[in-house]
Amino acid sequence: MSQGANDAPSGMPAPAVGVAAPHADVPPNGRGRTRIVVVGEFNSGKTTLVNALVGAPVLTPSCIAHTTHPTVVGYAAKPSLTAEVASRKRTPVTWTQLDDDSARDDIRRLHVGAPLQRLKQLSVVDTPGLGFADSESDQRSLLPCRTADAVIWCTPAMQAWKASEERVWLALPKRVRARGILAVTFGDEIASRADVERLMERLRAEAGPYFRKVVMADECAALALEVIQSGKPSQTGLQDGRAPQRARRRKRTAALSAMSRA
Ligand SMILES: Nc1nc2c(ncn2[C@@H]2O[C@H](COP(=O)(O)OP(=O)(O)OP(=O)(O)O)[C@@H](O)[C@H]2O)c(=O)[nH]1
Ligand SMILES: [Mg+2]
Repeated sequence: MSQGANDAPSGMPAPAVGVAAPHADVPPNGRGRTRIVVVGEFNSGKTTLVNALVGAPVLTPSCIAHTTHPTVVGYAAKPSLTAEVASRKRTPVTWTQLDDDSARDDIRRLHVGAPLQRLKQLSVVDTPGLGFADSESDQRSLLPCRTADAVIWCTPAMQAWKASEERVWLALPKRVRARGILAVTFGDEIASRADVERLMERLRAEAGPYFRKVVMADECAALALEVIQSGKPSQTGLQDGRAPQRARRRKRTAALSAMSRA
């Protein structure tokens, strides 16, 4: 059930692109960065989309090894993997250790750190698939949505926007749904451009009213880049840790508008 391709040093493969040197102006945690949470039913392509948003294969997608915990991907000067327990204490772990069911019991979420430039402005949260276990575990998976600046719901093109998905999405608080983007994954499985357009038309009619935007998943990475560009430290001065709350809120609003406009 490993998510990382190897365990040296943290269980994740060496990032392919955007590797940055450690930077003095990076805040010590994810706060102050735009946070995108990726949710949806199991095997809907969430982990694959998280890698696309991050711009590197920091997690390993699989139709067999499911994502077991909410996993926060954020900036770190060196690749790292830590497990956070209920007391918020974090302990270094390896993906191999996480293969053992008993080792996972107390874990509230995982933190994957990667030295990627774009993670200085962005953190992305992968979540366990919905509709796989019980509704209590679904609720745990959806918890990170409450602190997200944007929530991306993945729906696979082959069976897009089922009644079960609509039920769960509409049960979320309105303020969470107001930050929602519906992303259609597995677009490559659709035979023709005309079929894609027909699907998007149906989704905009059926699900459009419940989301800020309905897009193909491959457009999401471009949206994330816009979010990053809208919050550059040099433009906003927000990464120095002294920015007032109001400015921080303005930055997030601008980032969200950028996502909706694109
Ligand atoms: N052809 C195709 N395969 C995809 C796409 N997205 C994901 N996959 C594959 O589908 C399988 C599941 O993808 P994941 O990204 O792990 O899906 P997930 O939603 O994170 O799965 P869970 O963590 O189990 O809920 C993997 O084998 C992926 O390689 C896509 O857009 N097209
Ligand atoms: Mg996954």
